[in-house]
Amino acid sequence: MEKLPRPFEKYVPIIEDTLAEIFVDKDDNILEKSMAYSVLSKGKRIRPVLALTTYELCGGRDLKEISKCASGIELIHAYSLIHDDLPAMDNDDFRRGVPTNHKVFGEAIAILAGDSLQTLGIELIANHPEGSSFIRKRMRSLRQVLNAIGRKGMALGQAQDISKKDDEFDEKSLLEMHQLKTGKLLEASIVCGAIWANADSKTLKTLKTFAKPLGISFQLSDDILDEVSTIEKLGKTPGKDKRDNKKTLVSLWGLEKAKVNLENYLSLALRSLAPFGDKAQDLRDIARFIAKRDF
Ligand code: GRG
Repeated sequence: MEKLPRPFEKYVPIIEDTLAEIFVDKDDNILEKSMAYSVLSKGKRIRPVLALTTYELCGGRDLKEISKCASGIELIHAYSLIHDDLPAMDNDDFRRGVPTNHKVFGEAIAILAGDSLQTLGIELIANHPEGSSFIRKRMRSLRQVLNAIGRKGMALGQAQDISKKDDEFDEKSLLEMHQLKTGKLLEASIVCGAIWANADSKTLKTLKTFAKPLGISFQLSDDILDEVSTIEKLGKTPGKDKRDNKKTLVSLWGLEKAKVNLENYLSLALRSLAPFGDKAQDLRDIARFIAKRDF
């Protein structure tokens, strides 16, 4: 895929500006340097782009203010990548085309950078949008994100991924692990954008129905890329899952069935957007990008 879809062209510059503002003092000390190193490296910014897209879809208009809480989600994602790359976890040398955080700053600082990105992300979501009339929105979005990343979300998914033996994973438990590890934060991004725009409960329900198959499409395309792509395109070492004998959706289904299932989950995600009609074109484009991306 050469050209990024419209929502990326529109929202990524806003997110990049906000991230640059957050790390304006990035040379102050080793912790800031290490945090900024990972956050400002070349990420796709899928989660904040999803949040800003649903925000505008649901009628939100203050993109600049919302870019702060949406960036909070990106910081939490960056934390998870730093910790995932550590020797005690996935032990990776490259991420986003550059050496992993611990390779540059050492393990101890990388752990602290991850910790601090998580708390800073939470702080941004707790504080934006600013103003006493938005307290309820801030609490609701914070609850979504906290539920997505902790012991009932991303951290649990990661724990299952690390501790379960491969023969303990069947299709159901593998999908559940991925839903926890990556699906829930994607879902929280989608839902938070709508909460910030004051969406009603019916709209939130439709968006959650979209988020589930989208999360599986995201993981499937990640697993397929790990099998077929190159380090130049991915910015990280491909083929690792196979080398480590890890059970993935591709090893479970085989490459061809995985591709067919990816199409099916993408169709499911696209169909779930029907209640929005033409207004959801940006979300459809993001879903197609997530499923068809080559990096
Ligand atoms: C450390 C608690 C904890 C959790 C780690 C996110 C995660 C959980 C692990 C990452 C391992 C991994 C490669 C999972 C596959 C899906 C994924 C999150 C890919 C990276 O996300 P992208 O493609 O990355 O959005 P960029 O770099 O574009 O932001």
